[in-house]
Amino acid sequence: MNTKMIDWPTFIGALILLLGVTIPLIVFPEAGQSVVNEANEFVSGNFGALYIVMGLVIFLFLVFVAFSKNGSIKLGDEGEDPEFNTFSWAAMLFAAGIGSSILYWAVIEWAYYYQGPPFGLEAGSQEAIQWATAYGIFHWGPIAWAIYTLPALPIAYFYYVRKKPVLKVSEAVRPVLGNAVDGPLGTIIDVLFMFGLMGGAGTTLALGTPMIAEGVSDLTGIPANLGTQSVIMLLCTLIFAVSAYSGLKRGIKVLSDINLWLSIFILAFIFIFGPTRFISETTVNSVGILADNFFKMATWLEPFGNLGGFEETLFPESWTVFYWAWWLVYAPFVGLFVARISRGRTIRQMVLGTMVYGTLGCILFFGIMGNFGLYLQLTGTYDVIAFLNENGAPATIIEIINQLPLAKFMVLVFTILAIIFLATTFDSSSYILASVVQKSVEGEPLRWNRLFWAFALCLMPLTLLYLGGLGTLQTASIVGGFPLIFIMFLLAWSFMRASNQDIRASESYESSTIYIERWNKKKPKKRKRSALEVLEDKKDEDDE
Ligand code: NM2
Repeated sequence: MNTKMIDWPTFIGALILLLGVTIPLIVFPEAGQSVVNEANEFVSGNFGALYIVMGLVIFLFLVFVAFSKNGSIKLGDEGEDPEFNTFSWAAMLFAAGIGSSILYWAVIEWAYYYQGPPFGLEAGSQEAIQWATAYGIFHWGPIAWAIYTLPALPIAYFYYVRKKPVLKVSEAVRPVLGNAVDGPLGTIIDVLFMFGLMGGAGTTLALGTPMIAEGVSDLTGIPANLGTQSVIMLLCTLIFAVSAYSGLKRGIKVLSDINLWLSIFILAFIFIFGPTRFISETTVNSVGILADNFFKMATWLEPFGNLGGFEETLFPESWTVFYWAWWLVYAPFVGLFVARISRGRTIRQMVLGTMVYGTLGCILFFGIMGNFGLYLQLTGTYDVIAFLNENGAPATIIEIINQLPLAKFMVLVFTILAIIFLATTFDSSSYILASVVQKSVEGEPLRWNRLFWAFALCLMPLTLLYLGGLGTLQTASIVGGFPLIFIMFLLAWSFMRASNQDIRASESYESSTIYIERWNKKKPKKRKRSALEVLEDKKDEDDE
């Protein structure tokens, strides 16, 4: 086992932080829970505006970068082709950044907005329903994908343009923080990011496992209890551990391709055999609502709360701020991963690719799956809302899929897809966690290291599943991700600083070449002289 490559302070630091949060939750579940909940209310209540501004600023910044000079920089050598074709690239991007949560929320998110609409609208009203179809794609739309893309900029830049073989967040802020990143500050940055990711992944598991368990239970009759859930968690871990162990090209890429084909199949099936016209019209309509109200939604914070007789909804805190925080804890990981797979693309292709393909993918899921559920509700075929309020989301999601033709077969496909979606997020997470705790990564991180993080990712959620603290871990991680807001700012600054420096250097190099060319043209009869001679002559002239 090769241990010399490991960056031990980061490795141990991340483990200590994880155990330091989890063990107290295991020993003092109630006290732990109330501390975490208070911290959550404090952060999302008081810093909601900060999250909202962060989202909007990152979005505007990336649009600016994509169309600036810096956007034309190629990640890799002149003339080099992209390492992965665009289909596999988009598949891996989507499969890594999006987990089983999309199957969960795409099917059911509208039902929450239907009952608890934004802007003080009346629950179940026509307006509430219109917004319900648009808010899901807003929370999974361009701002969200911009949050994902930002860290990829400096990381990819240093990896492929300046050719530093380190895949670390701390390395990407070196232009701003200087050599301080070699010390404890760098370790803290990496550990914070790892902690956020482990918690964000905990949230994904917390949502995904009960839904998969309901699917299995629907198909086999086995009750969806804790035992079933833990077997499912272990099974998923096994799948993603094998995939992470097999590496990027044989494991992660293969699983991502399957993931994409299966998604296309299930979406096409619902679209064709479901209410095709309703789905098309409602989706187009909701994209329009989103485009029309983009800035309104991106800044809505319900500032009056209960003042002046308004009724407070807490919608921004519980949805938009929560979502931005959740995308944020995943962002450095997705950034590292997107950077790793983007060799041979330009910055512009990478930025626009993530934002456009990512958003389009989410629109398809929400438009097709969500509007299918809404259709059942509006036509009275099936009362989703009543079932949801009685039985909870996981069971409702499986019931909605059960309303399709070939119901059992579709539940089977849906459940398998959920497992693969979960696995493709977790295999790339383990791969990245392993890269971050290594001093350098030439090719791929060490195998035992990838395997270690695959199991570490699942061990804590598994323990907490039994103790009922999964929700607390999820909240803790999202609160713990708060410092990442400032790290995001450093990442943007580092990228601009480094790429502007390099652009300036190459421009002054170019202008000196142009000078020499002109000089040679002026005296055509003379033998072509080297740049050095030209400069020496010029120096002599100046001396005289
Ligand atoms: N995000 C995309 O389970 C998942 O889908 C992981 C969740 C941040 C809301 C990512």
